[in-house]
Amino acid sequence: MTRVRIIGAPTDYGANRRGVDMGPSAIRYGGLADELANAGVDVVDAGDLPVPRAEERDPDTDAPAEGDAKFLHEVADVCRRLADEVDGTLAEGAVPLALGGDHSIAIGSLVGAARNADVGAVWFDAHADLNTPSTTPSGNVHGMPLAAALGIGEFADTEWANASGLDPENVALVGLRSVDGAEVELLREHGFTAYTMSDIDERGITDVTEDALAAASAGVDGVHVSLDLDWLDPKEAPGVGTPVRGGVTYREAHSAMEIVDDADCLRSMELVEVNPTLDQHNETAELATELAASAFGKRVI
Ligand code: B3U
Ligand code: MN
Ligand code: MN
Repeated sequence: MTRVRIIGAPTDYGANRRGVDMGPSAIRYGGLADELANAGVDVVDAGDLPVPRAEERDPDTDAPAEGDAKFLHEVADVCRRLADEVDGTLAEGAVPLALGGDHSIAIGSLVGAARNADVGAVWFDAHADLNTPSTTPSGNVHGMPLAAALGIGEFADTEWANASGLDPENVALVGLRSVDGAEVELLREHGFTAYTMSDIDERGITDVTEDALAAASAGVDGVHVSLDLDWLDPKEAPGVGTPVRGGVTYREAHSAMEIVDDADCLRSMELVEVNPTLDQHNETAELATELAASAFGKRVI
């Protein structure tokens, strides 16, 4: 029986809008433990990492090393602790499921997942999350976690530079539709596997997701699946801070998560960017729980 350990990381340091720190509560309230239990999974909830409120902290963007990355020290502190939790969960033989919080927590998930193994990643997201402190248009670290975990640009001088051992060849991005200029160059230069919404339109979600998982899992021990809820169309998932029209549908999202389960290479997962203050009747949080259940094996019959 698959064992899943839920780890809440209630941050909003990396987001452009407040409120995403309530994501873990909303996702739990949305029925995560029951959904996973119905999927036949043995679930343990490890609670939330303690995260100081942003108001108590200084965004600290003046220091030259930080460039325009707001709250980078705070993000680093949470990610160190999350990495330990993720690694400890894997050592116990369970699959870590991190709940954001904003997408900056992915740095911790990836570093933890890679501490004792070679990993790949599939990034289900409208955005590429490959900005750095000098290319970011917003200063928000949720637009940078992949660059940080890969040690790209200024991140080459940080503790993360070699921590994940992640190779861009084992990183597949799925559903792109809002990518900044510098990110486009990185996607072209570094050998990432990148699928835009046009690819999904042309080839279908099944083929694209199968190819993404094949690229991410080639030659490594397992795959980290990062699910940013803004991957879905805002009609399906209104409770996110940076909605982008033209995302995947409810059915495509479930289909992709079922393919994740079929591929049998899932090492760790996270659900990020659920913002209950922007949601309608907690539907985005509930959707996140359903999608996790599909990824962990829930089927109708
Ligand atoms: N690429 C933009 C916007 C963005 C990235 N991730 C989210 N929004 N959620 C940025 O600010 O880096
Ligand atoms: Mn993201
Ligand atoms: Mn996104």
